[in-house]
Amino acid sequence: MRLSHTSYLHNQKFSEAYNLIKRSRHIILATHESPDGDGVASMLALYQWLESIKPGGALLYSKEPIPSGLAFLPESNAFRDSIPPEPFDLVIVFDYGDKSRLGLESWFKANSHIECLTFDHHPLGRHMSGFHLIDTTASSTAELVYDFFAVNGIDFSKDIARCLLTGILTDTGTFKHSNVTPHTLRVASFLLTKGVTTREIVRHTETNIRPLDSLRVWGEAILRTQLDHETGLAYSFFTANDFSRYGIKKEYLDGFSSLLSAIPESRAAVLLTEHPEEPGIVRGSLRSEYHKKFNVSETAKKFGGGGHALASSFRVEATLDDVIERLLKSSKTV
Ligand SMILES: [Mn+2]
Repeated sequence: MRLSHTSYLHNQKFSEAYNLIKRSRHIILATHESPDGDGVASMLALYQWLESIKPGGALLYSKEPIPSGLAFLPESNAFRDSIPPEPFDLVIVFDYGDKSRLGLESWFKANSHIECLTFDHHPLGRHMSGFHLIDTTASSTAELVYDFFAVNGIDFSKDIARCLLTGILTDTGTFKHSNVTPHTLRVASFLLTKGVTTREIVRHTETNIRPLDSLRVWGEAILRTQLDHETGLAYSFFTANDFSRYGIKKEYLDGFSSLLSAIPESRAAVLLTEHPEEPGIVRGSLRSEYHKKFNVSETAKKFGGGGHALASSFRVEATLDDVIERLLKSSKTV
């Protein structure tokens, strides 16, 4: 089967990116903080191709550990949590939407001469300067990485196909979200011809497969959930003390705000957390559903965050009470 491609980006953009990569010798790959399935899998797909054309030339960077549910991906143990002082000539950044989410401000300041290539499907406006492969119509960054391979006629392995399908499945909620297009399904269909299956991926990535400790934490989060009838906002929270009290690991909380956003009475949902290692900071994870017509990225922006219309996040210096009060006030006008 031939690789198909219908991205609205010009083919020339993809071949220019290809040439940029080809002429670079030492390359860093990075994604946003709290790395997710799409960012990690997109990085791993490109990394494996780079290893095949210039072995040892690329470095996978993530300051934070990648989620344990992604450990099945090939080369997932190749991630490094620091950037060595080598003479890199290209940094490729994936799926981040906003440069502040890369957590690399000081590194970029010290290495401003290094070229930067972005692969992303988040809205434009807050990306790194440099070369952009940004397609906001793509379901996932992984879909865009597939387009990059397709346009440049790069054949790829079953392992790479496994990574790309993982990115697509995790960012589309296993083809349930509104970002699925005919092209998404064509790409997925091609990836299946490489011998990967959705079952083998979903077994690791589906968020309803959770350790018992994680379910107990969800139980507590559900008990605390408030639904503001005026705004339709459902919210729950964990304080820094709760993290030690309930033995909360960050990954336990993945998917919780999606659960709340599915409540029929809610228009949007947010999980607020104070992390013990970040005193004075509140993080918010926002979700809504297509038919509820609530753009959570507008809400996230008011707290210095961002993301997609149905999935966004923020990180703000404030108290939990203040954030809740501001959330309820600002949601009235959405
Ligand atoms: Mn993504």
